[in-house]
Amino acid sequence: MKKRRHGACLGLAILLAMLMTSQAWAEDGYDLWLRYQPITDTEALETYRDAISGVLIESESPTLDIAREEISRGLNGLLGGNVPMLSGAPEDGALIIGTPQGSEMIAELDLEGLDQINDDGFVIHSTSVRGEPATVIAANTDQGVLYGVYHFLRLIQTQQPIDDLALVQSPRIERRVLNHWDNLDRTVERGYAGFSLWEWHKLPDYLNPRYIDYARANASLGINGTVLTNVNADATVLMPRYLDKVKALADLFRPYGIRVYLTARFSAPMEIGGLETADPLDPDVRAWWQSKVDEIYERIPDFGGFLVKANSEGQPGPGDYDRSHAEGANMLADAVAPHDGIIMWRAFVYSPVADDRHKQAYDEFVPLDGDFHDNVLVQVKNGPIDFQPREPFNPLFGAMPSTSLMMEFQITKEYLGQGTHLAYLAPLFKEALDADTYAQGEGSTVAKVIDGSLSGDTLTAIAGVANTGTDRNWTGSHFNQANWYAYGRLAWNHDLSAEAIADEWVRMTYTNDPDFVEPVKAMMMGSREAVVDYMTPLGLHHLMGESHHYGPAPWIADREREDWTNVYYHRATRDGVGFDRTSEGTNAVGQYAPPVQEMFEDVDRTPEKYLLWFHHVPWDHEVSSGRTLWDELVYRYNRGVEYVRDMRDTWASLEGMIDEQRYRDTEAYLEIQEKEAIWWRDASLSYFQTFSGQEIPEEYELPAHTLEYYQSLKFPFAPGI
Ligand code: GCV
Repeated sequence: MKKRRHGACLGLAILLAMLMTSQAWAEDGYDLWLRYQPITDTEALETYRDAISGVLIESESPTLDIAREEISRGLNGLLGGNVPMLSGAPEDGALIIGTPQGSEMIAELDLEGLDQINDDGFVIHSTSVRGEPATVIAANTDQGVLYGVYHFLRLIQTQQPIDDLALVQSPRIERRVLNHWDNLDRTVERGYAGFSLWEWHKLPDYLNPRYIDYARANASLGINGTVLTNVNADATVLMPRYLDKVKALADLFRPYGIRVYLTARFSAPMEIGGLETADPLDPDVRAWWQSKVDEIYERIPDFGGFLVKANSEGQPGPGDYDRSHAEGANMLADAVAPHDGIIMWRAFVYSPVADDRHKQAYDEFVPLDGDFHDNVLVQVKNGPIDFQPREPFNPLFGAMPSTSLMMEFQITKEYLGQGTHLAYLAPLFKEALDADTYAQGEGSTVAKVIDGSLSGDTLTAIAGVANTGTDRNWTGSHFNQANWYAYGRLAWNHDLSAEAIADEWVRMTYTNDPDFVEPVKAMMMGSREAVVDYMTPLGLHHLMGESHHYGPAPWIADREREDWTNVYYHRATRDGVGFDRTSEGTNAVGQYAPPVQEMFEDVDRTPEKYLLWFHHVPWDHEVSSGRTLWDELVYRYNRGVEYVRDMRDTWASLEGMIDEQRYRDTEAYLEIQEKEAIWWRDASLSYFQTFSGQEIPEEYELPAHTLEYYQSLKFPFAPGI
């Protein structure tokens, strides 16, 4: 008897443990923004239930099957089940989904907006179909339908009204791509979320189900391309047995509208082709690439093309043969052109010899404007140096009117706190997209350069360096998911505001409860600025640890290249700090159109956020707050730390409003962030103090350690190298 009771208790305990585990499993972040949890607001739930009696999709295709599965999964999750798939005549409240080609009912409707949208666009209308009130999600392609389905689900996930819809949407940019810096050994350069998602060793025979969830997440945002491999490329991926693996992924991703691209190592003809040269003008080299490309397209007919990092940070390129970037890019472009492929040629170059790294991409690429073939895009990082917490916009935007330029953002936070810090990047992305180049007068924003509206480019693209990995939550931290989300939403529509995107993301990822949504949104909105404050305020840049880029190290002075040191960038002396890029200095300002140039040239007109990027300023220079530069630096470093403390308080006040695991994860990460923000502040101020010779004003905390202590810290095992 006793024994039996013990057994029963054990059974109960196991059941409880299972329930707890399954609860934790359900909320470990794996589902991203596609959680489809039942709506808890009963009034809203009733309204949606009344509005949707069932779903009617008249035809079938691999993409429509995904749309069917997703809408069913989404609606049944959100509305608590019982949403039938209908067939035959429409009924009151039917959700009718499809294209005019595949659905007679939709063809009959002559829906407004269908003639205005592009292949990826969709319309959603509240209307009546054969006399019955209905909602219609329609597009000209099955892909557009799938995007419409995700949008409709988003409306319900964020609890928007759906009774009077008249939506017409098309993405502004044609190719919306993720760049994975994933190596074939599954390490990820600048990856802070575990290993690469691509299980090369098991492909093509084993297809991890996670690939499908990756595709769903991207499709839900409209991301339609993925470059599988690192720009620091390995030619091995171009060998037949790897191409079979790539084909397996391409086949899986195709119905989600995602094309696969690869990075091309420029010296591949030598490394895997047995040639003695990779000279782009050599006929054998050209023939080798042509046959390699044909081999790829035989397997993957919709292969997107190549992304190339050439003659940059040790990568081979056309420069090795005295050929230009255009000659290198065009050779590859000619090889993929018969298959409608494209080349994304990176402008991230900086030779060791110039006076200012800021100027180098411009100097190398602007003379080539007009020389690139039509299927080449030049891929330009948002700023002129390298994904710093803040950079002015890259002067290449607006300086190559006869070349298709695409944007490269970094979603992974190499320089913004890596895996742990909460830094919502939409404000950074928006700052770059909204920057006015003045290339064709006021209003010539970077966004207009890359969406083709400024120069009439028809080939348009945007790339984000992915932050995904094998961590259960995909991105290393729950809040890093917001950056993947924000990138995708802005790639679709760069007019969306950072706040609107945060609002959607918080509602979909956590809850619609305004008591949670509002404070979390507010916390996210200032979070990137806080990182700028505690790492590189007032236009300082490139102050991080050597190679791994983890933590502060403004003192780095001894490296094989001057522009790999940090003193090169801040130029602190007893007199002042900052990089003089005016006409008196390196004249990097000369690369911008006159109105921008004049602004950056003048220390009083340069926005303070870029002050030390463009000017070398005395320590006692008065800034707009009335403080001296030194005092302002101290103030901003402290403001950054305070912001993190406020985020911790805000988060603590939300305990109990969301699931335990995601709450605790973020709680712990914010604690790490506070420690590291203090470390950045104290190490940086201790160092700059040796030049300013000034005290930290009394009202602020003093560094807990000596400068020597901070300088002694080493991190040989920091992730992401
Ligand atoms: C892929 C920075 C990063 C490198 C990266 C490089 C690039 O320098 O630190 O890891 O290499 O940018 O964008 O090519």
